[in-house]
Amino acid sequence: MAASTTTRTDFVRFALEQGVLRFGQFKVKSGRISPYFFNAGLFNKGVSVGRLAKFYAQALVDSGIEFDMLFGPAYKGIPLATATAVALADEKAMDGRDIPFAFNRKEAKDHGEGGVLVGAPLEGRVVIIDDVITAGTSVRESVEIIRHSKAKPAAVLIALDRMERAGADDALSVHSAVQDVAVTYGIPVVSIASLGDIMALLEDDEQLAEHRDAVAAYREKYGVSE
Ligand code: OMP
Repeated sequence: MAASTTTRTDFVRFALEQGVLRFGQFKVKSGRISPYFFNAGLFNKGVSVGRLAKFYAQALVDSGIEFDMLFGPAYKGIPLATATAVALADEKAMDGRDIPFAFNRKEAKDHGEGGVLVGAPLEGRVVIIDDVITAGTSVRESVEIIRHSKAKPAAVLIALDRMERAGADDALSVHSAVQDVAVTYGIPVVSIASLGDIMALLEDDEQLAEHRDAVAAYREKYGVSE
């Protein structure tokens, strides 16, 4: 599930401008050498985080998914959930709804207010917000936290779907990590953009032509279809 084509292309361009999306050779969590990397931590200024949050908010609204609140897994999900809640307040389609959000601590606190959760109480249908899903570790932890609170995971909202088959080179799964998350937890994964949108931009923009072959080859080897 993804946003409209223009929004997706705009987002890929925005990520490029901000240096968040880079081409080259990067060792990723799976051990693969990827010809591109998406480092959401580089959305690190007010204006860029504000724009990023608008993309998340728009993708969530466009998905038509019904939800009551947001959850941002520590650490990267924390500013994402916070900023997206702010951006949602400006979305016409939200009709003035004020969306609560929460996040977890990595270390449980044993004094003061205690516990691992910060923010609004976890209740109702909860959207998990993250940057990319590689192994699905942070989604799994989030689903456990949400279910433990008797709330219901409603969807996962991510910035980029790398559309990669999971597993070792000699035992590649037919599914991507994103598809696995959707099947395992029975919830949709909404992404602002995907590898398909990066490829489309590479095809379209002569200035980026030098990266086409490497990204296409990587997609051929590890990619799942849309
Ligand atoms: P999971 O929470 O296990 O799915 O891991 C997500 C991690 O993937 C991120 O925290 C990054 O370290 C990493 N990552 C990116 O952020 N961007 C990419 O383009 C690729 C990766 C990756 O290592 O696969």
